[in-house]
Amino acid sequence: MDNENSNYLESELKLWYDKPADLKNWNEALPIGNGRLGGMVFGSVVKEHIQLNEETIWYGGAVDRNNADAAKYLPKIRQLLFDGKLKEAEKLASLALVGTPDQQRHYESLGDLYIEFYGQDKATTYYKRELNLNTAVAKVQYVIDEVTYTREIFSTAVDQVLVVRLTADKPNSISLKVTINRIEYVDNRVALNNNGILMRGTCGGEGGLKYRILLKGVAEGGSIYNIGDNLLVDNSNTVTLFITANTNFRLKDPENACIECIDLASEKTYDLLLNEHKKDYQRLFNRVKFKLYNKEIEDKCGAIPTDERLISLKEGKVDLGLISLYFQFGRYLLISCSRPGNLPANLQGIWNKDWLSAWGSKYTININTQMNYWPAETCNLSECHSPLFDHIERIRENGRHTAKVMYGCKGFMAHHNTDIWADTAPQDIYMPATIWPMGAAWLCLHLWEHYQFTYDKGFLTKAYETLKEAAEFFVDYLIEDSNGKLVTCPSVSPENTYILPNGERGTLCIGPSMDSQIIFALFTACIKATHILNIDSEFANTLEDILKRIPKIKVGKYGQIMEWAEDYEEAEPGHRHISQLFALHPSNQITVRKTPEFAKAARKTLERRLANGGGHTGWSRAWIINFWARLEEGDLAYENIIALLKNSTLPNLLDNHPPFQIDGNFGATAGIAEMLLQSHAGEINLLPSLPKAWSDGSVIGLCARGGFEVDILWSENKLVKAKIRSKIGKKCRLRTGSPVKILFEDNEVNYTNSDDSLSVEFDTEKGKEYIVTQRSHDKI
Ligand code: FUC
Repeated sequence: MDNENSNYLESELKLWYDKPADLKNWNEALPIGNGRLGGMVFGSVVKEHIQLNEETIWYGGAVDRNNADAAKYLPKIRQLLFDGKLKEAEKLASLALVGTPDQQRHYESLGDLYIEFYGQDKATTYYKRELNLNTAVAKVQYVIDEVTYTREIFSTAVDQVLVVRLTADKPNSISLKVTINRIEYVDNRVALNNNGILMRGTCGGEGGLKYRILLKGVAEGGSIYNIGDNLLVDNSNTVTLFITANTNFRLKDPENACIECIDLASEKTYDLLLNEHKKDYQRLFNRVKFKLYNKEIEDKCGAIPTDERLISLKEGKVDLGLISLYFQFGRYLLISCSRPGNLPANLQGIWNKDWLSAWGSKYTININTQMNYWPAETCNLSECHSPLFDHIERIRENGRHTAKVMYGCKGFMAHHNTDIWADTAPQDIYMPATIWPMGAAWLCLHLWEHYQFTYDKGFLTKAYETLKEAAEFFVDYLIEDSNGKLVTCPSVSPENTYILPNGERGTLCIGPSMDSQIIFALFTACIKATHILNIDSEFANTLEDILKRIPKIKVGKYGQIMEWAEDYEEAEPGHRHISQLFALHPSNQITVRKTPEFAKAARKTLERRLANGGGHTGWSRAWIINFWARLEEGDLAYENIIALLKNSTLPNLLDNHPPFQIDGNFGATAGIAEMLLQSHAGEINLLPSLPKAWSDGSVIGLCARGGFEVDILWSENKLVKAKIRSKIGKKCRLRTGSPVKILFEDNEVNYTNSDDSLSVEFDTEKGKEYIVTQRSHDKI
């Protein structure tokens, strides 16, 4: 809203600490990034450590891992499953339907930058370390012997460099040594021009990418020079370090690219670099503001370090400011790890300290990568979605080959995982996950989602080809089950295990619910696209016919949404995956008003999962927040946000699977947006899931399907005023919950009421803003 309440206090958008990160605990360091080049800032006084990442630092080259025997054994595996011979089917599948080899490529750390400060091995009288989400700058400030030392560190997308600015308020106070380390695959590290360091190597493995890391120092006052491959500075007033890295993933000559970009950046004044960085970042970040009003916020955010706020929340204290900070941190992270032209955010965004990290820090596409992008459209960062779209195109090429070689099918497909090379062959030999044909189909729904928010027909024209090719795979792949339904086989319900009445356990199955739900969503999107683009009616008819034979959502013996085609017992009723509720979120096949019986069953499903220990990983908890939001259960959604912060959040506010995995951050950010605004059910719903505890607040700039941008102000848990900006000029259908008045340039807008008077529909003009108030708030 345009009142003073929506302006942030400086301290509200800061993560801050009164001590350095423990050098042994990466989870205390603060992430910076420009979409490609990332750093984790520790902030130690005597020896600064910035752990570095570059998004294309992955082990190994592209390989064809498609199992040449898959198509030969596929009919037999299917038959074994139909005959109920689970173990035999799984045994054969683990030979014929897995990748050769079974592992995709993994993401590596780029290396470590160390800055050792001479003469600072003394007690500090003041220390503060912070990450400012408003500027995307990390800062470390401390006082030794009455000299104030300041470090400002940021990774700019404008100049493609990471900048470290070191200043002191007394002249000639900065003396230091800079080194760059990498544990493996260093071919050479040399001094450069008496003011820099260049490191060369490959990322390892046959066909491994070549990398280059370049650092240049600029000192004002004092002297700068190299000894060996170290960079030294004596008695300077100010030092600026420029660091960049590249590989030959996209560039022919990564070394030259590093040199050119550091040359250009170091010609700019520091103020210019910083201002351009802020402007570029704020163009995205400032689109959304979110505040929960509470007197305490003002006191807490400036006075209590972030890690202590997290501890006091664990002790049961209310901290609404931490909720809005966590929300904006999610948006900050997406801007910092997913910019147009980049690779998509992997399991750790771009931030990874390990050589062999958990799940290789790859792309798990049976939920995790998709979750990374849930906030992209609703939280007004549509551009940040595009790296995923580019990757889908690369998956399409490989996936076409996998579809043909492994399954003898047209179209394209991917299993549950992919990597830098957009590998589509199965990953691992892990029966609960590996043989799942739905990865590409689910990813493609993001293309449709982008269209629904933007109505960009040019985008849809291109995306349709991809959606169609994803659908074509299933036209060939689906088979008839014993009831005449068309189903996937073999597949799994990610990554759960079922128990047969005779006690036998299985994972491979015929037609798990999630698969049918994804196919329904994919085919429906394709059919709608053919209507919008006025093309391909024949293909649309084919899909319509198949859709009639896809299994429908079913309710099982516990009143739950069934996870498998049969109402099996689950081996883990509290399992972290809740795939059968895909229809509730992210899809819209289950909604509170259109399918109340299924909504009730979805609720039962969640209650059952939670009663059995569900939500124990960060991302699982984040999904649960979205589910409750869609069920319009604000208090339960909030309860799960608190559980996420209490049990699955690290001191630097990154999500803890454990270990760190970024999907929980993005999933929860999306969930918070979903609590405030929904648009999946054909209407905009303002404050659908507002918890009692969020009685007063405002949000600016959330996005709704249909090309709308929405601001909402509420008080005492009731809507006071909303502004709806129409970016495209579509008709607006609005669920209001109570009678409202809609104004356009001070005149009341004519609208039609729904039968229950709880929703309205009105025409909008492109570029215009509409104001919604309660009838009872006429005077506002
Ligand atoms: C899926 C999940 C795990 C983890 C991994 C990266 O396999 O089941 O919990 O998130 O992806």
